Amino acid sequence: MYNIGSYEERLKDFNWGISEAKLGYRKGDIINIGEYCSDRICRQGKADKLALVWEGHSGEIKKYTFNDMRVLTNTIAHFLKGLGVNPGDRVCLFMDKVPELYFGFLGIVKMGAIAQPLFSAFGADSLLTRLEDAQTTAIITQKKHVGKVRKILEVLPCLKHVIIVDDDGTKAPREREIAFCMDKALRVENFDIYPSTAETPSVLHYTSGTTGKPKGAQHVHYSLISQYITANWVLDLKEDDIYWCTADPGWVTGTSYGIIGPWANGVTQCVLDVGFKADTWYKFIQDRKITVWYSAPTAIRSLMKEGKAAVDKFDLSCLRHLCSVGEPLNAEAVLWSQEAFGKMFHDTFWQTETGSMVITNYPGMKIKPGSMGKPFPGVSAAVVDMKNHQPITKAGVVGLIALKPGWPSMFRTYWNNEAVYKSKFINGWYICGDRASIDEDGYFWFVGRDDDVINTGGHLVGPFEIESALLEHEAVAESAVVGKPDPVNMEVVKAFIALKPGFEASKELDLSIMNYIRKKLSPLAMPQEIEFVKSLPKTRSGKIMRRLLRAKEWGEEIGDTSTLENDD
Ligand code: 6R9
Repeated sequence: MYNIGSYEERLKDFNWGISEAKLGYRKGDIINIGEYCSDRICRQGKADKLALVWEGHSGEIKKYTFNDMRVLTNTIAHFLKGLGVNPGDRVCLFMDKVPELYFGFLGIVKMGAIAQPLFSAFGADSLLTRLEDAQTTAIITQKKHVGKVRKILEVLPCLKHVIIVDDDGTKAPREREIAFCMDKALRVENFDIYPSTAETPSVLHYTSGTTGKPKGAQHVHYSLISQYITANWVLDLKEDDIYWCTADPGWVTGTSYGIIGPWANGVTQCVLDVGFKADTWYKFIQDRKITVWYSAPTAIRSLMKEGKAAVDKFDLSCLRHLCSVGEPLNAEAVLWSQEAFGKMFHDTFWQTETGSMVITNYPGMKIKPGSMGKPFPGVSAAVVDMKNHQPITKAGVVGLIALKPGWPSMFRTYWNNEAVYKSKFINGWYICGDRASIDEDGYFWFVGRDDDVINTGGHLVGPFEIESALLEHEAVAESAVVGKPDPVNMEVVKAFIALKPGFEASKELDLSIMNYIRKKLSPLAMPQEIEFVKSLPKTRSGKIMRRLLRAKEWGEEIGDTSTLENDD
């Protein structure tokens, strides 16, 4: 029996009070995500149940119970408070998927500060942009990443503390640095958890747009109401499940469903701090007896490439329920998973801004391979006309995905950028920035993004950020960055570059530019392909027409070019 029961029944009688009641929350109560995920679970008699089973590079395994997690998150919260970090301050997490990342997140919110997770593969520039925007007070990191922090420390007077979790503290600390070893620190049994209420800020997740710098989607503690119930009904998490979310908490999936959702449900989760490799993943599922698995299309397509023979080397009969998010899950991948694992992946659609799943395939619901499914009960979703933003009622007509504001985990603003936040709401709808159609049975079908943002392997990359960084390379006069189709990653970054006089296109220059971006921004942002051009197509007002370059890559109709200035 699935937790959600019948979708149709749930739709009829749904209100968010159902989730509030399950969590024992009443309007006006104190609600703290850290408390709900650890102390509350211990009070339910599960103090000795495993909360986290972690596996590292060398196969080492660490296990923590819910009580360990309660105490260690207290310990981190207490440490931060001792440093002088205040409620409301932003504290960045900049680490690989080590236990300190997971417990650090809960420790930060327990003391009332705002957790700002950033992907540890980010280079110094990507880091600087996001720490500067958030005026971050402290960063928790590892020795292997601290070099990137040191590079930007001088221009970040706001960043008072650099906390290193794997430093033994024997050497004299450098400026603003402090060692903190979670497993060895004096355990804090009791901590005065910050009495946050529904609208107290909790998490700041940066996401990329087409223009301008990355934007910080700001969430509040009340988001728990959505994250808890979607984890329960869509991931179908039950008492005895062993859950694995492959996402990194540097991205929203890794926090909403890699921390908050499963632990608020009191479920044991496993983390594998090792890069992708089919054999390693299958072995992990087999050895850890994973029952519920939340992953992403790029990973599924990569597994598909390895073939069914790779699957058959392992006993994966433990798997009970599979879900996917981040990019379009093509029908072939859904059908392959049925063949390979005896289960279909259930696609779910949502965004950093929505904080939780909004359109999903429910357990027990008929899956139409290639469709994102139907709106979660309590989420009113439509596709609206691209021009007048009125809901489209005719089946199969493509429009923009739009959501009626009001679900608990909706972002509350973009940090420092209320104007852009407001611009996302039109005619009383939140406009996601994606195109889709709805069929006669109410299933949503994804078509594409409605902007120039590149989705590479489920990670959004803003072309503007890459173009700005490219301009800092000595050889680059101007550039345009677009997504190019890729069979596994869906899209990869391609850069069109016009060179400065005196520079000539060459393989070496290609590599030099690629490496420059990889180091400065991240491996995700690094162009996989560079095409040198004499000049870039621009509108009469001087804006680079990425749309045109993108259409060429995708073999699409170029459309209206009447505003073109040149036709190179
Ligand atoms: C959770 C997350 C959001 C964007 C979103 C859309 C794309 C996410 C999808 C999907 C097709 C799905 N996206 N899920 N596209 N099918 N099931 O991924 O958040 O990093 O903010 O990305 O990802 O374009 O707007 P985020």
